[in-house]
Amino acid sequence: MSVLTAQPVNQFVAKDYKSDLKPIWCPGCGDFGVVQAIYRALANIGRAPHEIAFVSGIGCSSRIPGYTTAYGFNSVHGRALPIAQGIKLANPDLLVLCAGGDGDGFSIGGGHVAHVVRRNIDLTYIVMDNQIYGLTKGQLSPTSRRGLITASSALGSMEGPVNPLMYVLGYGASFVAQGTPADMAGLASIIEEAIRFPGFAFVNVQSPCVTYGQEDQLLKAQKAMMQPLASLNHDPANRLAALDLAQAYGEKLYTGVFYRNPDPPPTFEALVRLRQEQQRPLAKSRADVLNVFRLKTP
Ligand SMILES: Cc1ncc(C[n+]2csc(CCOP(=O)(O)OP(=O)(O)O)c2C)c(N)n1
Ligand code: SF4
Ligand SMILES: [Mg+2]
Repeated sequence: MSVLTAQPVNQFVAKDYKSDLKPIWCPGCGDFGVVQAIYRALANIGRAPHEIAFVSGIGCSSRIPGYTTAYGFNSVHGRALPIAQGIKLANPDLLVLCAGGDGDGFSIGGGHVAHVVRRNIDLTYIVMDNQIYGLTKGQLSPTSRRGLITASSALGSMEGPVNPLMYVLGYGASFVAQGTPADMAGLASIIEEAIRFPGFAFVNVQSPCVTYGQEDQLLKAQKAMMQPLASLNHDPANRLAALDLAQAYGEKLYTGVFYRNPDPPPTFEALVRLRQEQQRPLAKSRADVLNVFRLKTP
């Protein structure tokens, strides 16, 4: 390759994003695979750790920013998204990642999802969906299936699950995908694509809880169930087809990109910057003041 066509060399490798903190997840927890996939995706993107802000809520999965070398904020249960939005607005040059659990994102924090989606703030939201409250020892979560027996539902859940994919698609998200640590390489490339997407990107990760989760959610079972969307010839630009496939959440394990808007709306932070440029002081001089109030010069 000639000097003129040479591409800049990416100076980062996966281990540059790995912090010295040793994860305290249970051995075999799916979240180990998720953080590995994030390291790989970030290495492929090549932004320096100090250019990345990683925000989470509270839960086992929400420990994830601490295991990276990015700026991390393990915040308040259910409040990761508003904090991540504030960071992105304050410094749009940062690469902002947001992560947490199904409880964090779709129970206590569920009200925030609609607003980050409709604003289209350029951040990537990774939900480790284990269909249980892991940290608090195995209570029902909003994505738990009907009939599930847990620490808080001795006779089985009487509620149907929230479908995270339909939830964000329904509010108009421009990038919606699903992955599993059972396919680490696939998950890393989904996360990379989500980060590169210019706008809000949602990745639902079927990350098994080996301590309180269900047998059929463990990595071995997932490997047998997985169906990459690419193998179905799904066109990710087709939103209606994406909605149709997303309905199978809980029954089928589709992986890959459900929807990628080929013509995404402008990001909120770009619009804010534009508005700031359009604004000017109402009056710069005494003559301006008189003009504004339609007064005649004395
Ligand atoms: C305001 C508030 N309410 C409740 C809790 C207790 N709490 C901590 S984590 C959690 C749920 C965790 O489940 P999830 O978000 O799915 O994460 P996981 O542990 O499964 O990764 C709850 C209810 C809290 N910390 N703060
Ligand atoms: S309780 Fe479940 S989610 Fe939490 S660390 Fe253990 S296996 Fe993972
Ligand atoms: Mg959970």
